[in-house]
Amino acid sequence: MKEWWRRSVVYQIYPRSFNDTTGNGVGDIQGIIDKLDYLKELGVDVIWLTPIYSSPQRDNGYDISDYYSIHEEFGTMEDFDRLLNESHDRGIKIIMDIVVNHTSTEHEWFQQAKKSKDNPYRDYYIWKESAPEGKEPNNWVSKFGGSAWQLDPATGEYYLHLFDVTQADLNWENEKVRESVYEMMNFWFEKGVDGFRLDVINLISKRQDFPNDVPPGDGRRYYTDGPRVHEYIHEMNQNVFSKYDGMTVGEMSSTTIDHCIKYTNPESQELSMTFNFHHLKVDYPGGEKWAVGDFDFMALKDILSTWQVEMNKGGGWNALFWCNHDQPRIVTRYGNDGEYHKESAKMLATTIHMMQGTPYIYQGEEFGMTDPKFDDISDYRDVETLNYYKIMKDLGKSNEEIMDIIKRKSRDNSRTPVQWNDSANAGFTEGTPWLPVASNYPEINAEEAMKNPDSVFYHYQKLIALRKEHDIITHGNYELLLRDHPELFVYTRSMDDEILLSVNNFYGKETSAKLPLDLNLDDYESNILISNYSESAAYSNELTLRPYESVVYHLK
Ligand code: TEU
Repeated sequence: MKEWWRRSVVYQIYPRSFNDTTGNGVGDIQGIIDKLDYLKELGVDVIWLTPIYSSPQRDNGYDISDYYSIHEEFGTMEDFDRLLNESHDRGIKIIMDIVVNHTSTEHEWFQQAKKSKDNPYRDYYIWKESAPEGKEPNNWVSKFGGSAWQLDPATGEYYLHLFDVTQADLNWENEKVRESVYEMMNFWFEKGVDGFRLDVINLISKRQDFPNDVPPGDGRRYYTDGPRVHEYIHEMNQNVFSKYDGMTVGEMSSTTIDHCIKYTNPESQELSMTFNFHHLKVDYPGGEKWAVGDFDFMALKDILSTWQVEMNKGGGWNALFWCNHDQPRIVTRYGNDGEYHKESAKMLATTIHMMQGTPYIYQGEEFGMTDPKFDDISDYRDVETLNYYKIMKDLGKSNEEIMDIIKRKSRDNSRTPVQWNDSANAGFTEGTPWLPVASNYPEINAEEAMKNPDSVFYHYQKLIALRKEHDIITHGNYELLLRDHPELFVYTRSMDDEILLSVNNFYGKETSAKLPLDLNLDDYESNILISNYSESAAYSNELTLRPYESVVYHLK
């Protein structure tokens, strides 16, 4: 297959926390331009920019008030145009994050809509009368806590908000909404961007009878991968994506493999690839995000493997990732951010980068940034975290109990400023950072990593380079081995006579295994493509792995 994005590696930038050049404590577009050479050195092909449009920043830009202008803290449209040119000059593409499930309530459409029931923009959003008992129209719950409905006192109706109360859901049943969205997307493509990351795009079609859910259901079954979602995304494709050689990645909340195959199989003409989150819920005890528990390694292997195999079978395409701006740092979460920091960060990187799909690296992941482990609620900024804190306080939970969970689960874990060097504020800003810097920046920072040939940074650099050299990494068939091994994640990729064997120890102790591969070693030449210890054992049918050791063998 020829699409460029199947062979690419994407780097996610959360501009607010990336690099501040004005001293206001908030990262900016110039800050990104200044680091393009660093990204070139890393070797990534594409930058995904989280939303930089005008926004009251209640949800750090996922609450857009104007799709056609740049949020002033980040810079101007001229800055953006420069970023686009400078990136393209270095052979790096840029995809924009676009949020079209909802807009900020400060968006002009909503400002109009709330004026009166007969305003021409009223129908851009989802309005309902109260239920007979004077209650919310139904029992759907906002992803950020509380009811998903907010009463507008002036008109006496409720509007739907699946996220924050300032993020009103757009009414996709309204053709004018769809046309406005496609027009806006075309504007950005015409400007020269290379594609989109589409925020919670599988939530845009709601069941139109808006049924009450049966508790503990929160309503998601009535709007997740909803009745007309494929029709809308196909229409979007025909009106926008099909006209350009871009890439699109849909963020799919609580989705299924069957839907993701449909979204990404080229025959459906919808999207290039999808993110799903099932592999990042194996540390949710009883399915609950706001609870602390060990991660379930067997479930992790199972989920990732099922998605590898089934998406391939169905002609779909996965986005591969451990980290983003909503998730705690992976090295703290499924790795070890103490004694085996470097080994486990590299092992996790290898595990995901050797799979089939397009890998994503989230800023700072490439040199092993960790969770900051802030104990005090005053160190947190995220709307979801602050809502949760308040809800738990109101329920009478102790501060200690709440902070214990927040420390492990808050989205701010990944949002602390990028640790560039060991100077004040990790070199992120000359002012006061909008969110504190993690205290381990003197040891863990980009400059330090670049000085050390054995660093996590160079491991990522190598993984990216390997993908360019070996087609098997993009196309090879995936197979899980040793499904029941309690410590090792072992899989092969195969293509014609070639085999890649990826062996990864997820624990801090030595472990060994006999491989179920029936290979006559006399027929094969074996190389180690990449490993995370200086001397890893040559391939044999029985392997012993040191703590967090990870080795990829190339057999052909
Ligand atoms: O996130 C969607 C989403 O459902 C999450 O990953 C969300 O953070 C999680 O459910 C909270 O527990 C996207 C964006 O990535 C996120 O930053 C936005 O806040 C959200 O949409 C709303 O636009």
